[in-house]
Amino acid sequence: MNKYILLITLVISFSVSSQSRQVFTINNNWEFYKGNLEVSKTETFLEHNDVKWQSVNIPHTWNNIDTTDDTPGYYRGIAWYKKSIFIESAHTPNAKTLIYFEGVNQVADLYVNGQWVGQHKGGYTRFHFDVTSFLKYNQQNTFAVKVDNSYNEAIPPLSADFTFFGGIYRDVFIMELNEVHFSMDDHSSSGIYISTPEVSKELATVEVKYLLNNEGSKNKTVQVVSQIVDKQGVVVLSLNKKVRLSKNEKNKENTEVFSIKNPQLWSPDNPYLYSVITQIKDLKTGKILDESSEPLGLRWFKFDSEKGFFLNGEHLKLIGTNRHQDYLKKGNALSDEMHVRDIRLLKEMGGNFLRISHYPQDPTVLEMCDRLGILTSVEIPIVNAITESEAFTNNCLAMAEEMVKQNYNHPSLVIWAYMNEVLLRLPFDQKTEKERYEIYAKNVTKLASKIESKIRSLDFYRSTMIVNHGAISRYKDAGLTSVPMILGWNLYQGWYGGKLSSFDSNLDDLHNLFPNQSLIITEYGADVHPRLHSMKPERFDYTVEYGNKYHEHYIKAIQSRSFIVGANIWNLNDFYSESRGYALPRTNLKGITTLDREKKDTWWLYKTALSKTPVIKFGQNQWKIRGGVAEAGKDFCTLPVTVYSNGDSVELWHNNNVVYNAKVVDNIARFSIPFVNGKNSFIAKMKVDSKEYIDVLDVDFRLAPNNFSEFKDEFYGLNVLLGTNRIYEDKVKSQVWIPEQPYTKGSWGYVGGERFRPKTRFGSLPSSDLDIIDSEDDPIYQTQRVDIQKFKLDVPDGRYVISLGWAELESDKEHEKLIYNLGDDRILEAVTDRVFNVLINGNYIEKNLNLAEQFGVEKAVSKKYEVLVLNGEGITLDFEAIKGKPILNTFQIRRL
Ligand code: GCB
Ligand code: CA
Repeated sequence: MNKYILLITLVISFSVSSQSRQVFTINNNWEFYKGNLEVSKTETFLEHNDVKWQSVNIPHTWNNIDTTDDTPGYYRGIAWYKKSIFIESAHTPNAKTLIYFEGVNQVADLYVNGQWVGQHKGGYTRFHFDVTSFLKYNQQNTFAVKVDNSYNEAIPPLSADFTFFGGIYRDVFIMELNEVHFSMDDHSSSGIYISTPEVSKELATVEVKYLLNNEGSKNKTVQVVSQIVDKQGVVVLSLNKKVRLSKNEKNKENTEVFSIKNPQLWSPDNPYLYSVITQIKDLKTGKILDESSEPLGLRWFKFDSEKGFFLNGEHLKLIGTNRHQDYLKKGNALSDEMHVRDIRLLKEMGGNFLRISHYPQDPTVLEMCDRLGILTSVEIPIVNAITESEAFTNNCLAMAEEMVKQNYNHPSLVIWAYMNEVLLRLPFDQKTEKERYEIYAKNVTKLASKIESKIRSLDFYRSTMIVNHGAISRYKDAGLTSVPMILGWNLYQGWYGGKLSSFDSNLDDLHNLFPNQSLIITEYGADVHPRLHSMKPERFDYTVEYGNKYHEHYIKAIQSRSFIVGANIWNLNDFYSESRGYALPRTNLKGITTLDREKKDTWWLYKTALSKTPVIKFGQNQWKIRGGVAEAGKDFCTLPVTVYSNGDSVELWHNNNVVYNAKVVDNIARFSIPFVNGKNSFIAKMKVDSKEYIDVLDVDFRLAPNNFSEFKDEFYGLNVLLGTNRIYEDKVKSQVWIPEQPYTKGSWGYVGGERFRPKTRFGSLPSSDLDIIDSEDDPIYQTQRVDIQKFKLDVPDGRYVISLGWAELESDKEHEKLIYNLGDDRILEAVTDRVFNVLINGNYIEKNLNLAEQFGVEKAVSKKYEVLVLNGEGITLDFEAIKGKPILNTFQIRRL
């Protein structure tokens, strides 16, 4: 009965036997063609010169450029990849050759030597084909993959707030296997499933289930050795078994059970990993026929609807982010190292939780979470809506099964999820077609129940989750909330609508409504363009300061409620979303890092709040060129400076001579500092356990005159944004745009008019979200003053160049519908019929200016005019309406 053979710790080495499986990438030198080809052509396409193939490497997407240009839309259709590979004769008789894809978006058809091999649907899970019978060994073989990322009503996601980059965007491997091997046939999993039905400090039970294939034509008995190896490579336990396999037998199942005494536990602070090494050996020769190594982390966990999450018996508040798999100009075609970098960014921030949204990602992501100690949730991409068809249901179920089986062994993974805001966009009006809606809602719930039971049947140990948006009753009424074990909520109070404080009441309401279910705030966030600032931040202004305010509020509300199991910031990184206009076109800016992973303030806020070691860091630390108007009679401008710190108080040195002190409240020390023209250098200091920690910041401050005649410094010029409180830092031109002010004598500013505030279903907003054509700096054109009468400056005599900037923001142009949150019901502005004249000091510089007609809507227009100012006349711009109301977006003046 003693089937556990306990080996005394023994170091073994795993030499790669030439007999064992061989796995290598074939990423380089593919040829690519964007467009469809007749399959008959592809059979011999190597000889075809009429098609222009382009040489590419994998990871590859064909959308990295067309999603970032000024034109809406991106290529969603068919493209072909081909590659000729010399395949050596098999190293053993009856060996198998597989081609293995980590991810192709979204439908892939494989052809080998002109013959169709198979198809895979779904852009985010792994798959493989056995190509043995299609190959010519010791010869060149042509592999061709037809990839299609067009809309497919049977494959989720149907719609979502992210770009569906097409291509073979993750690694491709060739795998050479002996005729006897661990089965890949169970949804392209490793064929090895590790579970830990019981773990405690004293004892861990580990079940290793493996699936064996004998694809030879003879019956065969092999020996399977399973070992648990610790971090140092020492074998802790080893079991072995003779297994008899019939000829052509597939997926023969076996299970070994190990008991580990006094196990090393896995946790975020100590992500201790064992490995499970499994080998198939030839009974006679002892040769290794196949081998595998899987991660093993020993931990137990519990979700409690009142008290939160417990890991290894200890409470752990789960705080972290979501993550999208794309990067600046690369689309989703990222190398493994870039995925690794992201998970490190989260760990470095102090995060212990990652919602891998909205789809399974590259295998390196979960590998890194195992290694770094980050708990995770993974989901299949059923986003926004479903199709009520059998085909859709089947694809969902297949994806769920692939997800679970391919990722089963990761100790970091604790939640399987499968729907995101599926009742966000109803396919019809809920009120007018009540009955139809009820059917739809029922079908959504029916689908959810099917996926739920599928997942539960595949994994007994983990929890399940559905993610909903703030329209709570929709999900409850549809019965959807009673399907999963955990409820995820994406809450954006204070962004898409409402006040920040309604977030708090929402949390309490949710707990009252669902007292027995664990609640996770699966998303919350605010769009931030790191170059935009405001001293009067407001919802939808995209400024750093509003984003900070939002997160400062949310983090407190989340931390102070024990029934909130965890929360995931939306998002770790800014990401591409083709249908968005916004401050940076085609991009969702809710990341706490940018598309190229520049850390925003919010990243530092969380790092400060979550770190167990001392952190001190200037807020607004990316903001190096600042500006403001001198206070009356003064030669400085007082502005706030914030320092993130987890100490008690912070000492701030300004230009090496003035010292300020402030207490740290909620991880922030706040100061008011008189900025002087030119260089302002800061040192922030704090003491923790008598050790000093510092951060430094240099700001180049451009002081604008309040009263020109009192201004001590030389007046170099001024860049003004109209119709806004926003400040924009232009790093390329090294200049700062400051907000408008009304004209007063001796000073500068506008006369008359009002701010343009587009009306949307989210209320009247502080800026337009149009994608400005022909500008790298969209935000400066996205605000304007409407019905402006004058712009006046009492500048000293001299020669000046003035630039005026416009973009017509009102139109009835049928905008590409933002299928996502901002949406269909956007209230379009009236047809624009705007004609006006502009005069400088009485001379017409623009006559009958009609921006929409002459340049088009949402197009950046900028014009320069030279002006000679004499006799103290100053500068006066007059705007004369001919039709409609005159506008001005930007005003710039430079002294020559
Ligand atoms: C959501 C969605 C996510 C969006 C996000 C947003 O609720 O789940 O995909 O990107 O809101 O930024 O609007
Ligand atoms: Ca990879």
